[in-house]
Amino acid sequence: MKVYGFPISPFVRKVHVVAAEKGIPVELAMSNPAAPAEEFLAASPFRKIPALVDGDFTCADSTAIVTYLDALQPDPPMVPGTPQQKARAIWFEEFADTILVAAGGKVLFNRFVAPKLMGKPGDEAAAEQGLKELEPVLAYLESQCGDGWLAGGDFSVGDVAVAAVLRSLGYVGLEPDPATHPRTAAWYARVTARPSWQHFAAIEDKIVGRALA
Ligand SMILES: N[C@@H](CCC(=O)N[C@@H](CS)C(=O)NCC(=O)O)C(=O)O
Repeated sequence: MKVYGFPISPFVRKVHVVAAEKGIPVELAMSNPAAPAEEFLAASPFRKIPALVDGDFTCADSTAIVTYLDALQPDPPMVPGTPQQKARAIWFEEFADTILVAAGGKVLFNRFVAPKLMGKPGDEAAAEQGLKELEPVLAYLESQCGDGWLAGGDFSVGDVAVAAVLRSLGYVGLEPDPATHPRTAAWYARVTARPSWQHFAAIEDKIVGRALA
């Protein structure tokens, strides 16, 4: 099974961490955005990463891919628990993929992706706007972090998705700060200690290190 994408994408990271949680071997396939592979285009008609190729089955979008992985290998479930906990797992995935990404992406793109990976200047005003938007979003997250996992039961896709965006924000110095967001930082440390996380983080560090060299 292959998942196309570049690892600084939180959506790509989400899929790979979920696969590792489930013990499903997944190959990270890179696709050059300037010259995308035919196989990638067939799997992702709108050229978004991640895209999955599993034999003759293809599919794009991290949520769709996680749903596929969860159906292939239900243990451990990524949307576990009571009806309320399942709803909260999906809520946090959605929160990460839309609200947190919308704010943080402005900082990440303009201070890291554009200048460091694309060799073009970022828009600093847009980055500042992203920082402003992040404040209430991170304050909300801090209010939701307790001693356990975000959905209130077992580890879920909500934890993976939110932590995946925060790791991307680490490229612009915005990983959770214990001084300002202690509960978020403690929860994030629990996520990043998981073997599934460490497995993909090691792959990511190598690839990003090469891209920046
Ligand atoms: N909802 C999609 C979002 C995927 C997405 O926006 N990926 C970005 C990278 S983080 C992308 O491919 N951008 C390239 C483009 O929009 O052309 C998912 O969950 O997979």
